[in-house]
Amino acid sequence: MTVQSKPYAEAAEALAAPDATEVAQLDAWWRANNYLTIGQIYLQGNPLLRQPLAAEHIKPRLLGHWGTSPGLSFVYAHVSRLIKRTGQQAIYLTGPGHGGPALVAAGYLEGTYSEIYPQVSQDEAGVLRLFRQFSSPGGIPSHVSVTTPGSIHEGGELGYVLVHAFGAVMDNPDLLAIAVVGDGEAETGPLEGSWKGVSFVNPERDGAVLPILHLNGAKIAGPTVLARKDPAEVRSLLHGHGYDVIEVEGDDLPGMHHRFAAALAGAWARIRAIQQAARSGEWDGSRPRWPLIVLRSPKGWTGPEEVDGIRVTGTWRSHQVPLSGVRDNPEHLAILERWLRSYRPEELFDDTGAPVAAIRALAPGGDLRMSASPHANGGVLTRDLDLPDFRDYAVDVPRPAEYRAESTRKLGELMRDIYTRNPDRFRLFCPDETNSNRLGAVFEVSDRGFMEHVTPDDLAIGRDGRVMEVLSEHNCHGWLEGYTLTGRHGMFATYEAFAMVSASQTVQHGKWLEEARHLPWRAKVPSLNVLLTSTAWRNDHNGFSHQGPGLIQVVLTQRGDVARVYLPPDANCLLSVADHCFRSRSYINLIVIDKQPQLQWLNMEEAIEHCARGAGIWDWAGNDDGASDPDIVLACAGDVVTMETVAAAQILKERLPGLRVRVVNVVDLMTLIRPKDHPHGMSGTLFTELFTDTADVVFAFHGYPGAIHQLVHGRPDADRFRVRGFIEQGTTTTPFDMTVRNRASRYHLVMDAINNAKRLPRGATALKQWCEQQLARHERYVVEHLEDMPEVRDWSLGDWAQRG
Ligand SMILES: Cc1ncc(C[n+]2csc(CCOP(=O)(O)OP(=O)(O)O)c2C)c(N)n1
Repeated sequence: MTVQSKPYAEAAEALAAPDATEVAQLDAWWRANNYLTIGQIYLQGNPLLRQPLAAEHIKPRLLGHWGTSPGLSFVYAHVSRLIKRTGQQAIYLTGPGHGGPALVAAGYLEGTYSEIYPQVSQDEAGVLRLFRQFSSPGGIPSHVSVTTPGSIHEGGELGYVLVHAFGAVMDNPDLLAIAVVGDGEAETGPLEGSWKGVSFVNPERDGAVLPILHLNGAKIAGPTVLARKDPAEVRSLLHGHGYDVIEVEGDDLPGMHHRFAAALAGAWARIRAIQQAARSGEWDGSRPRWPLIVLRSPKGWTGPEEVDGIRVTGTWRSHQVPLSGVRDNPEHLAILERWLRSYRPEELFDDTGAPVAAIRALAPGGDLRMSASPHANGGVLTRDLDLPDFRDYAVDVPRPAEYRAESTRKLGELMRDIYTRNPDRFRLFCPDETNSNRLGAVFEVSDRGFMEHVTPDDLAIGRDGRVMEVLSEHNCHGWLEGYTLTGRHGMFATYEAFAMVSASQTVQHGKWLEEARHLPWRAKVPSLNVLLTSTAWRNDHNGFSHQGPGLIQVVLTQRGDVARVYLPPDANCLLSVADHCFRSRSYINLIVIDKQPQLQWLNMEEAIEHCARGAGIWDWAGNDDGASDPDIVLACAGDVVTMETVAAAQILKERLPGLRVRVVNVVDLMTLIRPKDHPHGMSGTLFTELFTDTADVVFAFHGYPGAIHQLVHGRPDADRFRVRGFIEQGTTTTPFDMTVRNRASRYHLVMDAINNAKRLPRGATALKQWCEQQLARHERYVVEHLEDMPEVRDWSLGDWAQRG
């Protein structure tokens, strides 16, 4: 595209050439930040060095990361100047989140830290508190964590800085996300895949990401690939991803200030020019070449050059705490003191200990401070979705198990209309499976967003699209995280098995939400909604790779209660659950349901009631007639296993009518947990009402059986739960064979019921034999006919399907 850069040229020109006063101011701010960074790592007394440094001023445990920090604060200072001069809204994401002290120091120098945490005041006592709390018990973590104002990115698990940045700017036209990428981080798979974000950002309606690849040369214990590559290769790699590469290199001062100011001004001018062209109709629609800065500065810049005769600055040795044993080693103590005094703290803090006016003056005002940006506390910007009435999408279910539907299609229709009603704050993220997952109705109103070349063969693809399809679970997940953390709503829909690709992101996001709950100043953000479809049980055509219900287990194991797991058994339940999830805040909602045609059980009214309770007795499926003491409880959670359970109950009713069977279906898995352990946990009374205190329970579960044992732990006589679930049996086979291989078929459930019922009417042994015969018949039948037995394939409740 041709870029008209005129309107910004003037501002950029001034930005590019800071005068001596500005450079002095930038440098003072940077020195102050470096001083506060080192103070956080080392000091527990004498915070402003108003006395000679002594061993007792040094913390007993030295924890933190120095190496990345000066680079991070150098960039921060320059971006602050840019903001102050241009009014640009920006947030700052640090890939190497272990540079936490630099970002905490930045928030402190901008005043935000003291506004949020008044005890960390703008005086000597406040500086001391700032130092003592860092990486200390009862204090704050060492990373750019939830407690750090201005952060939406913890950066503890490396690799996600760009995905968060790109998610943050989608439908956020005025926002610039500065994303510092560590060169070690750049070796991770997720980061390598995330450069492609640029192929999805539309300058007309999205903001911009400015990646700053920080080639400080080393990671924890060795060199980085990109830092040791021929610079020409790095340039062509990034150019190949679609970026306009701007390079800054060195450690000379003030030279680096001048060169970086010019680079940043050039990058910003280009971004604004691209946006202005796109927004004023002067755009041919081609993908812009967005700027990217490569910053080559030494790791541990401005730190001690050598310690004990060994080089530190510019090497991996500066990664964490370059001087160890400071309390016991007078030479190290002296180096530390010289190092701290090299920043001339007496010029940086006034008599009271507050940052001097010249330093405070670098900070932009109010919300423009990156540490105070409302975009980084997205809950304050969140507007609820305008949701259509989900009842309008109901499947007509006059009787249970009569009608088959692809349940997720209904969700697609609901999302189609959510798109229409919320053109600026809802997106579906999916790794190339929107149609496959039967969510294709969204394409009636939105294309897939794509900024690369589109050909006539492409369907529903274009630059204005807002369905985000990229074949990277990491990108999809991370974009949605960035999108929700900045206050917008969405869903990540994925094949169940491949949700494990991004499981670690789910875990990390869960930790973030969990910690955020304890910070009153962090407003709640829209939930991370994850649809797990194309599930383990119905990947019969895809071989033994497409089955993996592990994400359920992963989130169950997490501390806290931000995770919810819903297993709607049919379309109406799915609609009710989805509506609930789209309204919720600050949760991780897993919704698990398959996309294949499946029997429908409940009409909309029943579905709403069932989902509101989270679990309930399906009287019509059992025959205990409301008795308090059924002989056996057949419980189920998950669509396929629900069908097997209802079918098993029907077999028992027909062939062993003297046995009193109760069927319980669970939609909200967390209801099984004790209420003291999870807010959704059902009361002890309700639990007894559903499962009794004594009857054995045969529980057919969608996921790994261990999950149910984990959930009912502590409930009355939890040992009576016999759980059938996915036990890692899969291949290319028929749908019913999947249940047989995993020993969760209706015939297995019937035999389990007989084996565990406290009271057995006559005929039980014969029924077990019949089940064995059916299983044997199944084995022969599928091999011979290549499909399931007709009585299974076409099974329905028939005359048994009477409600109430
Ligand atoms: C996914 C992941 N793997 C490993 C680590 C452990 N780790 C912490 S810092 C670091 C090196 C980071 O190097 P780089 O990204 O270049 O950051 P910088 O040099 O700026 O500190 C590693 C490997 C991690 N945090 N995340």
